Amino acid sequence: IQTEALERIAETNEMKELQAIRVTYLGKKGSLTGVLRGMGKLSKEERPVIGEIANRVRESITDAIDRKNETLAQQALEKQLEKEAIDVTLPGRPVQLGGPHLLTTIVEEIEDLFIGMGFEVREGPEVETDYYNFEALNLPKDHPARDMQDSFYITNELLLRTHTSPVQARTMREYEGSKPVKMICPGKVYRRDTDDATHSHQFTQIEGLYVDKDVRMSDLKGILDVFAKKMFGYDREIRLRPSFFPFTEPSVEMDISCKVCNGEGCSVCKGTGWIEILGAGMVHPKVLEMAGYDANVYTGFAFGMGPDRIAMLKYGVDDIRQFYTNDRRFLTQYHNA
Ligand code: FA5
Repeated sequence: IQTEALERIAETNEMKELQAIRVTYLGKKGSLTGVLRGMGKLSKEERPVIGEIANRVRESITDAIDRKNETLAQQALEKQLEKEAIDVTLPGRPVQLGGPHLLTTIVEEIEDLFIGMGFEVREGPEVETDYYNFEALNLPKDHPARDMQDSFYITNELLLRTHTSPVQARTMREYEGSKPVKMICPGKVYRRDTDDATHSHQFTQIEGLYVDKDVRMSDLKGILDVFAKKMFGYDREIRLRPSFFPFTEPSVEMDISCKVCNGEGCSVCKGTGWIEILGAGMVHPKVLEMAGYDANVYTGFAFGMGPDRIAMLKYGVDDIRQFYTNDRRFLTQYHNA
């Protein structure tokens, strides 16, 4: 029995089989158990001799099974560790870093430029009241100029702001008609424009407002000239054309002498050679009065520019929709702009 059992134990490589071997020899109906049970039938002299042998055999089989059990368990563990091994020397997967959107970069650049000229940066709500978006800017309810900006109304009195100009009125109100104001306000605006290469139904504007006791049109021109030159280069010219906005008088639109630069260098724009980038003017006395300023004491200028178009011009982007369709191939080109 012993020889047979030890041989089988030595040969097996399976836990299950080892278990079966234990049952075959040592179980209730096992062959060695059978021998021990049969002891009663033996003579007095034989009993201790056979008993001793049987016990030794049981011990040696139990021992062998335990040792084999340990070996198999160890082997199984090693196998599992090998399977689950992590190669810490493998290079990691590269972490893809994001970067600022080109419009964010442009807005921050414009902000820095105006902060350097003493302007503070303010914000206003995108969901605006009809009063601040239109009425406080000298656009009464029946004013035909409201047609200029087809709007997304939410209720009769609430709409998505069509420009950043309501922040002018809000800021002047806050300053209570007594302190000078020198601020810019960047933000998103919304119009029911049909999307095309140069129009988007949601775009960015930056408003500028300077109100004080002797602010003149020449101050406006000077500041815009500095802005254009710092933004696009010292070889650029600006020109102001007469225009109309209900909240400024006189009103102008500003063009900049146009050059488009791309990887192959710069070229002068086709057509007139000028491109419009903003609207501006002297704050209308009625707007000053509505906000609580004495128009006989205070004067001011205001402007509103479109950073989307400025970014297009500066970086040679030919379609404004590129800014809003989130194509990473487009966006990542400007991460270090
Ligand atoms: C205004 O919105 C005036 N509030 C600007 C202003 C402020 C004038 C203060 C006087 C004093 P306008 O509608 O022209 O003006 O828009 C200003 C700029 O926004 C434009 O020059 C253009 O750069 C940009 N813009 C207008 N519509 C769109 C559009 N659909 N998509 C992208 N940019 C646009």
